Amino acid sequence: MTHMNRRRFLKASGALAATAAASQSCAVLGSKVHAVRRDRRPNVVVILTDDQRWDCMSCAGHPFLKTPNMDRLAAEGARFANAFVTTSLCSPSRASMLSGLYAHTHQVINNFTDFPKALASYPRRLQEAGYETAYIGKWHMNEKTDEKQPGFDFWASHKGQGTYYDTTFNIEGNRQVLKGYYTHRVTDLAEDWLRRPHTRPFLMILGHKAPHGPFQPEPKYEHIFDNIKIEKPATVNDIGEGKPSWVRERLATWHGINGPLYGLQEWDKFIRCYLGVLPSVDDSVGRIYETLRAIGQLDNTLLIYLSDNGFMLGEHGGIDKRCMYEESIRVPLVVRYPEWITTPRVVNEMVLNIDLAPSILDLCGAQPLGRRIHGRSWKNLLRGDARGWRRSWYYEYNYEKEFPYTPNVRGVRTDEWKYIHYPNGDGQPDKYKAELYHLASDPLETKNLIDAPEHADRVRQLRAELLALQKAAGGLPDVMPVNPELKMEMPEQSIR
Ligand SMILES: [Ca+2]
Repeated sequence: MTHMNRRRFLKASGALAATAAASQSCAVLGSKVHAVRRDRRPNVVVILTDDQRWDCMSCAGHPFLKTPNMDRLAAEGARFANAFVTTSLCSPSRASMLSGLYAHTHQVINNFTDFPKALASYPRRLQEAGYETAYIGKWHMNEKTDEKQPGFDFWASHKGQGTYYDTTFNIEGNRQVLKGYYTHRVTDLAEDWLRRPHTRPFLMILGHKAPHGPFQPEPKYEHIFDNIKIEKPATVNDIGEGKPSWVRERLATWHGINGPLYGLQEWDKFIRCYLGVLPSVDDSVGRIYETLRAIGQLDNTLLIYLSDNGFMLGEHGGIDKRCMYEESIRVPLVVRYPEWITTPRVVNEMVLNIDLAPSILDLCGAQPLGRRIHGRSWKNLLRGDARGWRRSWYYEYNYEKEFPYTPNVRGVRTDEWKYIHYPNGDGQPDKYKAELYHLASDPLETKNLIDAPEHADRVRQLRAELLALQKAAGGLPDVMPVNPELKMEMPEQSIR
């Protein structure tokens, strides 16, 4: 900040009488840093990965993937051990995070729909409250646009999925190829933006491409798992009569273990590549952490790390998300904010993607999104207060014709039980077998109890709970594609 600018700033902020110390800190920090900031509302930095399953962090128990920077956030903050998405698909989940709403309400029900221009979101609320806001990296709502979205002062994103190398970004209206590895390039942009002078609290969302397929580790990490024996999961062959038939039917598709495995063909390679893009993300987390420290804002920043959905790595024969099995719906969620999280902890209550927006606004003391949103603030869970927290929630996924290997899904999950069914969308009896799992004794979901007479009451209860939850969320009548016919052909090249 130049001398004149500093004078103008101090005058504008009514701080000409500011202490000599403050003035001195400006002089000392000089052009390297940073305007004097008296607004003590927290900054917000959200790091969002794409398709990272919940257990792909060493702090969540991964047997050989090392994520020291993610682990540090968890050790210094809170890790949610039971974080879920209400729709396990990129765009619907991203829209739910921004708006606090289920997909049936925000209407981004597939990967090809814009986030509605008029819809309230936490970035808009923070912008209205005087925050400087930035979106950097993968946005991925509507494959065909890279236009700046409402709620952001700074915009650096791209169309669709982007690529691991040389993605064309729209940076504040200038389209340019950022040569090099995606994860590093978006981190460069994020660092640059954080190091700008900030006179107000800021929000920055950093959207990574990784570990979305087709995975491409950078050379540094390409061979780090070569000496590790890659096992298939214990449930890879759990595709028998206990499961609905679509689970078997899709084995040879783009989303099954017997398909082309994103063109990698070999199972070991597939797993090594998926995991091999994550150390770069972990490095990025470390760089963001160090940058916040360097600008003196680390402890005054609500730093959140999460993923937009989970991912099956061979469980029940699948290599996708969309369905309601645990590996698909669970996501990592870590929060660091020492000014509120005074005791680091693991939170075990079930939290959802729709809780992100109300939680951020709550922690920032900003105007909430209103009583009609579906998510709830987990602020008090960060201090161990779980009074009145949810004991059940429901899941919705609508069949996508572009990826026609998963039917419509509706289900309900409690701490102990899960009920899933596959409606046709026309009110006729379901074509696929429904599922009931006692998660407390069968966490891998291998014993479908749906036909067990002793559980008939349980099924009735859970069906009623599903309807009650849908009703409470304005999800009835429940509209979805009618009679989805699953297809087994490969998807179009352009959207793979
Ligand atoms: Ca995703």
